[in-house]
Amino acid sequence: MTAPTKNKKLLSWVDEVKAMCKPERVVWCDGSKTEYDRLMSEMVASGMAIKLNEEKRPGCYAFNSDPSDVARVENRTYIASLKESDAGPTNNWIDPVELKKTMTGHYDGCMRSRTMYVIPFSMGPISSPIAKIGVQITDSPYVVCNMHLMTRVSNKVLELLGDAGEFIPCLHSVGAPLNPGQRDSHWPCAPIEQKYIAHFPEENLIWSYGSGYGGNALLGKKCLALRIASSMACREGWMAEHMLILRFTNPQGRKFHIAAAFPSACGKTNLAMLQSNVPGWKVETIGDDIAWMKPGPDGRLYAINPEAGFFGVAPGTSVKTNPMALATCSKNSIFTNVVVTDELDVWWEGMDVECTGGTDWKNKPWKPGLKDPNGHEVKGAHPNSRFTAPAHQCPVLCEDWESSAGVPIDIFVFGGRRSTTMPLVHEAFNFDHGVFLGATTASEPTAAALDAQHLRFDPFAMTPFIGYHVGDYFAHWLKMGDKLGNKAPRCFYVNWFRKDSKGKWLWPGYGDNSRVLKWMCERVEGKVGAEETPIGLMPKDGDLDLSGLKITAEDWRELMKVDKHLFRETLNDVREYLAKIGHKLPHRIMEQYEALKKRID
Ligand code: OXD
Ligand code: MN
Repeated sequence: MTAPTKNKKLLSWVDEVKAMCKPERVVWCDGSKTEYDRLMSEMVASGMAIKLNEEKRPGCYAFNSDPSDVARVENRTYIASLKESDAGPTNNWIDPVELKKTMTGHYDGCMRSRTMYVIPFSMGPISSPIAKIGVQITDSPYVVCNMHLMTRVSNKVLELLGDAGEFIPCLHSVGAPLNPGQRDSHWPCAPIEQKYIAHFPEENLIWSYGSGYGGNALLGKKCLALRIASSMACREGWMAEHMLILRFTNPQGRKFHIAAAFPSACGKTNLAMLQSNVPGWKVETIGDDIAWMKPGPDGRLYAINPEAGFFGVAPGTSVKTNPMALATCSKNSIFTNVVVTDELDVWWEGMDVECTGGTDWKNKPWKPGLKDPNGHEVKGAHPNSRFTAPAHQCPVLCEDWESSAGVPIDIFVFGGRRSTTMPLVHEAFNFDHGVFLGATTASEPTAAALDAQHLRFDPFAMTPFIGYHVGDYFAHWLKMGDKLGNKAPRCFYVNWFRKDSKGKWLWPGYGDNSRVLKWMCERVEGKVGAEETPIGLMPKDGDLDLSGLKITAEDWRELMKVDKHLFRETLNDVREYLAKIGHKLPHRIMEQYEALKKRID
């Protein structure tokens, strides 16, 4: 196949990888439906994919991965910066020269008897000034099809690249060469100790080996759009964040844009597709996972969603929790590690529909209530099973989701899962205080829900995704605030998960979270007041719209209560956490800490 580009860097990189990985053939991908359909038919024929019932799930396919390859592998994920001190305490560092030597050994001949696909893609609307071009090389047709849905794969990307344009090279192999005549496995991958998800931030280069799953293999997502992009953004003066983006429109038609960061299992996709309970206020989705943001000509911060699809966690997605996500994956989607029912539809725990049986994610016969020999219930879907669905199928997708200039962000929201201590909502006094709130975001591991000593800090929900030193990352946030000045987004902290002393949720969540977003928007408009408290600005009685909600005055008080004793305990954990960051921790973060401590004492 002749290469559809004259880009010298790209051609020589493809030649170099071909010589190293020794595939049987090279295919340049064009992102067309014909290409997608052809690859899917080949995977159905080989037994890797299951074509789902065309009447129930038109255009959909299911895959089961290997049980050793079901999630991102953080302990095999590396930031190979030239200096160890540039990776910082939140990353695994390896010397890049040493890592390249080890990985080159693995890559040597790793695509034997396989096809090497070259995928030109854009993160963000093609030719948007905020977008970036990547090229992924992979030997996995499953990855090609997922990249079709999650990014913009197109020959237009090569046109834009021209003869000398820059791109981010993303090399991927499942790490399972085939001997002549050897039958392929249904999910080829390498053993865990041979998996590497490597980032070379000074070269804007990604090398991934040994896994075919999710963020390990769809390199546009966590590897490019977060780890490499965050380090580029710090150098270039923009932001790459693990944030959903939504538009909230009030009854008068004023549009507010909100970007929100939450650690995993805090309902990010649900919030992105929220159905508002406040009459006349409407939520529209722009993105559910990643925001790239740059100051615009008017000095405000503009955001795009660099992705083109959703890679959502399936279990727990139901008509009650997220009807819009269900509608989005009702057709033309890929399901990985869910139950395939006897009718060739999909099912997962928490879907809230009946299932008579089928095959589980390990491809074994399965029925609800099935027990293992020890009497433990066997889950049909893996807890990290996923749907990959095109964003344009989302019924509440915002018409401006592909705006090349992006949307102006009014509000940043941070938050974690806390059963105590943190009230439903508070607003930062100023941007520095907001950065402190983002930097000290923490969640309780669900198994130890009431143990305040075991907080897991996840600054800006970015811990596994900051491609450089976390102290420099905080400094970059502060610098962006300085640059944006009074045009910087307002910062809020929420906790949807507070419980009373009997363990009952105090806040209904889901659609009612729109009430909290409304208060934020009205704060931005200057329409509602707030009370100054030691931890920040909080709604005064009557400021937050509770009309029609059955919540007792006592529960409301409890939900908004700031218990100084508990807060001091959290502050001790905060101090311990910040100390681990070392000398790169900005003074301004410590100043915020000291000021808060004083206010609480
Ligand atoms: C994701 C994650 O898959 O944050 O989006 O882990
Ligand atoms: Mn994510």
